[in-house]
Amino acid sequence: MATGLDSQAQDILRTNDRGGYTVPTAGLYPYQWNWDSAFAALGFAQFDMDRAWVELETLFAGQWDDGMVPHILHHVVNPGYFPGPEVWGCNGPSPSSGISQPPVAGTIVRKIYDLDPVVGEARARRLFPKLRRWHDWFLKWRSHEGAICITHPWESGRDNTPDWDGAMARIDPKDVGEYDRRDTSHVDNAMRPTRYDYDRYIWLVQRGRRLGWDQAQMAEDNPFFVADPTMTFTLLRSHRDILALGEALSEDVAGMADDIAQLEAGAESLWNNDLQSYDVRDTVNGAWANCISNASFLNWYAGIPSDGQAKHLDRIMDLAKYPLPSHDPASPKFEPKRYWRGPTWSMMNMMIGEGLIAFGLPQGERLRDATMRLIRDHGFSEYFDPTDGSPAGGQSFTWTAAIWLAWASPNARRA
Ligand code: 9WN
Repeated sequence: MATGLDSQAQDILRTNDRGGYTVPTAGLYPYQWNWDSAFAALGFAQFDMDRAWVELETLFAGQWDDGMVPHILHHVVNPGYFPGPEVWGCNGPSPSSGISQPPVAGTIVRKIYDLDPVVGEARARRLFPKLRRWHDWFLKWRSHEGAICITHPWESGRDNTPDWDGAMARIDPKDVGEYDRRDTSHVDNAMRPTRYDYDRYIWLVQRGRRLGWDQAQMAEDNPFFVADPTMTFTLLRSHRDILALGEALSEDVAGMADDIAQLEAGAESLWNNDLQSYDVRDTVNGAWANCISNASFLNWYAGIPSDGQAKHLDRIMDLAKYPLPSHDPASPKFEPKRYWRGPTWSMMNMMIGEGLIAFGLPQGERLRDATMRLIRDHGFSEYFDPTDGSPAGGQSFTWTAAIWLAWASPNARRA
């Protein structure tokens, strides 16, 4: 029987369950988000295996004909969030956004399958071809020298990170028109992206809609096409995982080893030698962002060791009481409470920590311990101030509850 924090975390998942899918938190985010759902499934797998599979099945029911799996599925229209489906103007199998999100679902399908292969076999087998089509979509439309790019800051899941400041400055949103943001009616302005960012977010949505979300047309003269470590490392890791899953299930895995080699080369193309870190690269002008973010540390998760990156890890872990901050605290752009410009995020910690632990690096357990203390002492909030742990953003948050159950809790069963 679950007690204490485990039981609170289970209650959060149950309360955020809208029947077949889980909202990230009530109010602020009333729809199904892509990577949030994958993490939710991992949490459910600790106490309700069937519900875990259903979460992923609902997500993939929204897959487009071209293989894309949207970043938001709008199951029930809710005026509490902007932009809704009428702004996106998409034609998928159900109302949705027109962009994707970091492909963590493949890794999570494999983990859930490994926790109970008997229950999982038929369900993993049905998801396998869908996962492959989604990954192929990234490889076809988002690859630049093997690294995976985003066409909108929301696609990376790290909306307002300083990593895109250079590319965002290229956009002139003068014709964006009037719109009514709802996020700041749920959460303090100081913890959210600015008006400057939002004008550009909406401008990019309007551009995609104007082009009918046609990937070939969107790629032409795109002012925002940025090679991102989040996308590259998560796709590389997920591709390794679904290759292993496909082999275990005797599915067709032809070509996957070549894809992995291409992604490994792409990952290396994101090594900024001057910074001695993995970094974001603007494909329009070749410029580095010169930013060390938490995504820079996903290399181990993707199976790539790096002594240079480990030096930054030790430095930053010493700077922040509750690591790992989403932006380097030594940078003038660091803001400890503003979303992806400083706060610590539990699911990023899990991915980074798991990667480190797999390579036998002690910083992985340190990160898990920090995540455990953060949630135990400061609750299940969306993100946390790394300087003092204070909770920020939405509360009773699905992925924080899921990460507790699947990784940070002393009782977690880890696959
Ligand atoms: C836009 C749901 C999502 C996460 C993202 C996070 C935030 C949305 C927003 O919330 O983005 O997609 O409105 O700010 O940045 O990672 O998936 O939790």
